Amino acid sequence: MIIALSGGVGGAKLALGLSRIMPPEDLLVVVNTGDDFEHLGLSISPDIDTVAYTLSGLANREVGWGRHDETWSFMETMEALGGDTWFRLGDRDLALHVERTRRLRNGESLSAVTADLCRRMGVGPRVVPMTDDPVRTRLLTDLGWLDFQEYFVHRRCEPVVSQLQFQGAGAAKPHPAFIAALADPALEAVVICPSNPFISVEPILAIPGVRDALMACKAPIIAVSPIIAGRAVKGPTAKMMTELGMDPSAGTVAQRYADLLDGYVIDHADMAEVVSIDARVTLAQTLMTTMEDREALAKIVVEAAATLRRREMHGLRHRRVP
Ligand code: FO1
Repeated sequence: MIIALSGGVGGAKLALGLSRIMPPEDLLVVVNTGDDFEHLGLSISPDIDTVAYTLSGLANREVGWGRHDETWSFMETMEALGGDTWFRLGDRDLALHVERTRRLRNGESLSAVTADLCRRMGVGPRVVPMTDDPVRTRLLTDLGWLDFQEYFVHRRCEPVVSQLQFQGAGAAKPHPAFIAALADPALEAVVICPSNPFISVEPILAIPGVRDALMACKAPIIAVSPIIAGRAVKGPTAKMMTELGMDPSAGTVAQRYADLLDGYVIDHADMAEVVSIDARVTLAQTLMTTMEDREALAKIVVEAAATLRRREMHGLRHRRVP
């Protein structure tokens, strides 16, 4: 069984690769919810939807979010009525937000609604939010504190970031299926997908109990770098790293995860970084353009974890000693 920690478009791509090389019941995708927000009276969970659409084959492959079979009458009419249209909601996508909002208001948990909607969309693997409690990523920028989607979509990641905050994380409880899977003897690996470490992975790590459960986990923890040759594949990762005073490199991301990592997968272009990374490094093609790329990278990650398990059995554990 594999746990994949995912946020954003990059994370969903590797989750899809993993879903294609193992039975659905062997994959648990734990998704960041720090990007969630209330908009037009709707409860929107973008990273959950990106994973659900990607795993169900419904995703718009060009942009990575929303659906490929989309129409935009709702947005066109909102425009005509003078409503907010900066956050693009397609007509089919809108139905998901309306139905999730209705069920949440009826008192269902985010994870219960997610599980049922994923089943109805034909998603095989389990998809759970990192927590059922509210967590909201906010960013201190040169324009002051911004909510996540205001920064990411409305202002197109242009403001200069100096600090991040995961509002509510301290009072949040990790999803029980996540914590149980980390202690499951059948667990073979925890994969930190190539997501933005600050806005997609650290909100998950900020939930009390998660870091301890990861440190105590018997299975290897292996991350895939979201940076290739100093640049993010998509999104503001490199820009944020520079603004936060860090070198935008694969090595810096490994340092962010620090004592959690047993293995780290970086692109061939970053071979020179190997010496600065204190985990067992695997070189691979980490840019996922085709489905074959997604599956090939997933295979490399799973094999690297198997090697780490074998070495651990012979007392050669590279990093973490629980
Ligand atoms: N991202 C954009 O850049 N522009 C959008 O208009 C937009 C709309 C949108 C609607 C639903 C959804 O689930 C995601 C959407 N995203 C949009 C992506 C989203 O803002 C980001 O993918 C995550 O929040 C960060 O990974």
